[in-house]
Amino acid sequence: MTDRISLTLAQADPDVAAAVDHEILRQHEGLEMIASENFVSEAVLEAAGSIFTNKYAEGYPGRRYYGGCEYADVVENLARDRARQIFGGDHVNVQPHSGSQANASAYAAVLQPGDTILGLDLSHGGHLTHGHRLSFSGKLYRPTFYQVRRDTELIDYDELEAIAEREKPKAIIGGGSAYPRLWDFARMRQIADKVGAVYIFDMAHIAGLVAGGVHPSPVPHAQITTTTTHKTLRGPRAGLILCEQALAAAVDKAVFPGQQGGPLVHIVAAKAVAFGEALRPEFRTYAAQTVANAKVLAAALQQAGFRIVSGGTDNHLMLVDVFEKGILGSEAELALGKAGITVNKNTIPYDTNPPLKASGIRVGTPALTTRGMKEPEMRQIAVWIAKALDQRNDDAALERIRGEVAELASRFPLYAWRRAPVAVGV
Ligand code: DSN
Repeated sequence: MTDRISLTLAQADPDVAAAVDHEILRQHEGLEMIASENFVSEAVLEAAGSIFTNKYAEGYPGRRYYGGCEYADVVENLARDRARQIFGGDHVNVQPHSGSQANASAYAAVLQPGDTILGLDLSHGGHLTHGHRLSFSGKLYRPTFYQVRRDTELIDYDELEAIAEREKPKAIIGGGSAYPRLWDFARMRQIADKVGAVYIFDMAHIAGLVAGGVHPSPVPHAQITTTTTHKTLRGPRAGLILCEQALAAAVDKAVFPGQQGGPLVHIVAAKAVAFGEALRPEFRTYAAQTVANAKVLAAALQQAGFRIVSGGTDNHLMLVDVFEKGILGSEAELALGKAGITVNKNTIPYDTNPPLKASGIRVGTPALTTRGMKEPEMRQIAVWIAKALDQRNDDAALERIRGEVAELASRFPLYAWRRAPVAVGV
């Protein structure tokens, strides 16, 4: 028993250790431009890898169904207090294991199965859990959708209002995973109030920008705000819910025992650490630079001849319409991957291609901003993206770009304990 416990990962399981080491190299040597990804601090990693993983703590601080929860209470209370300090709001629940579970709990708190919900269409920038037919949200509830306008590619609030009046949803859901512009929170709340719906905003993508004070906050407008904690917010992979006091008991009950059993206490501890980081002044600098980088990158890509959906960005991400140049999103993702630049193919509004091919790529700046990259690096990356897409069928050219990318990445070191390539035999 003691021996099993004291073995390192490399000793106990070389296969998993090798995969971890390769992933370490991949993250260090490439340019991570998936808009929903980031690099947590050493402190967040340490808390996420802590022995709190051994602990059951069903219930909430001071009201647990297990003994030995005194330190679990400490970290959960720290996470709750810090989240409220960052975002305001009456009540917070830091236990959701993910954004999807946060959304499932938010819906369960205010909806009955079969109720109508109104969310942003996935192919217009929404999220699976906002009513897609293959998600629990589209199976359990009756989904209806609003979209962006064809001409501006901005949310059509007039259409949203007309649909809300016609469909009488019980909840209107804002937020999404590929919308590069600001939201009109006040208008959405007004529409929700008019039709008697609860306004739920999923701020997963922009939470870090809200925390950093560079993006308006949905919290004063929405009765329930949900988020993941690992995107721009730069915490561990998990979820969070903020809500009005009147919904506090229903939300807590919907999370536990409604959707989940024991919270992941190690991840709750890591959330507490990340929220502590988000309260520091450096976080505001990071958030502002993330947006500045996105704006410069979008402009540089436009200058290189690419069409950016909606003409630009107000946040950390942009959608590039590569199909306008005859390139599928899937081809672009592959070519950029070979060049060491990680992005994802993404449908664009009114896409004529299916999601697995898609007409666009989604590009984000949070992870590179965390590494310390600024405007000059964004301009250089735009040049590489244009070159890689132009030479997408030339593996040697893509390999050359990959070398230049690795050289840039090496100038922006990540984790100090990075293992030498020799350790994984590459
Ligand atoms: N999968 C996430 C994203 O990439 O935006 C959303 O959950």
